[in-house]
Amino acid sequence: MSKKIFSGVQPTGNLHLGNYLGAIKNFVELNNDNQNECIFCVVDLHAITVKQDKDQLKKNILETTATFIASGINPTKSIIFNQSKVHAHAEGSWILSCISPMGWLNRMTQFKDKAGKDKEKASVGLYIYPVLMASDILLYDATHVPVGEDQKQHLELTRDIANKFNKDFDCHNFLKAPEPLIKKNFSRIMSLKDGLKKMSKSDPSDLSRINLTDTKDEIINKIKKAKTDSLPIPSENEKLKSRPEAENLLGIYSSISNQTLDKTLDEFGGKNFSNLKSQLAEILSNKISPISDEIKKLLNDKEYLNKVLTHGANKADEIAEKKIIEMKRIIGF
Ligand code: AQP
Repeated sequence: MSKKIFSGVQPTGNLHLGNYLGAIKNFVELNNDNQNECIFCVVDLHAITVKQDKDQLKKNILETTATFIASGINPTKSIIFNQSKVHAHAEGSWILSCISPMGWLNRMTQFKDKAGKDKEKASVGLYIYPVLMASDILLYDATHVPVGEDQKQHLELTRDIANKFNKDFDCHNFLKAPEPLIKKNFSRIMSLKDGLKKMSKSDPSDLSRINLTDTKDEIINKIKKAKTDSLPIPSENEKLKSRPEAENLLGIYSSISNQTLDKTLDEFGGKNFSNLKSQLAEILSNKISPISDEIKKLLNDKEYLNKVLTHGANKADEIAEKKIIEMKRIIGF
């Protein structure tokens, strides 16, 4: 069955292995299936929900675009663009925020995590981030949204918002409630320094993540220094429950080599971590460093990257414009 795919990544720098295994690797597989229509967005409007340096933001938009292409997304087949170039995203977000109850947004755990203790100082934008995400997805009638596990709650909210809009304005199925596409295994990659914390761009420790721009030596060094425990690797899945760092490294190995955790446990069970670490470092550096080299090459051709974004924005705008005009008509403008 053909799918309409929409997903986005924030241009907030330090794109990492979690973004790759949780989202971008999946984008590439969907792009390669000729039946799908894919739209991949550099979500710069989402990025400004926390303070950004304007020069760095410009660089990060191009770096995220380069990462999409270097990972294998073909810009002549899939639409790649940055969100701020298509005004319907912000307009749709406003309309949807007017029908979204605050109670629904109050339940969003990502806002609680990102706002931290000082909620009063967090921006209103950060609070309504999930409504902008709903607008992104619903403007394109996306049927499927590939994301990491951490975005599952936001997608459920998108479905609720779509259904509420249709009900409030008596327009059955005008906004299409999308299905999440979340990889069953290892859709949440954890920090290399703390197996209970998500691998994240904003972690102050660079050793906590593998960046998609890391060199072979940096990758090897980070895996060598990754936190483990003192016990040997178990052979059974259940014994990993109280060992988050072991589970994370085994999960990363399974995900990058496209095999089940059981197969990885068969391979490494009973051995010590040095064995797993050296093989993991090898496979990661073989898979990630060609992407890293390609990102650096593409970043030397900014004209090409800007052309991809402009072309993508024109195509995205054609689709989104029709939907926003219809949406405005439905609400009585
Ligand atoms: N650790 C992760 N494991 C699996 N998937 C992940 N994603 C992010 N981190 C992990 C997925 O990557 C996609 C793009 O994420 P994003 O850039 O839009 O935002 P994010 O989730 O806020 O990324 P970070 O790294 O966590 O940023 P900071 O540090 O700023 O909070 C999404 O599909 C996401 O699920």
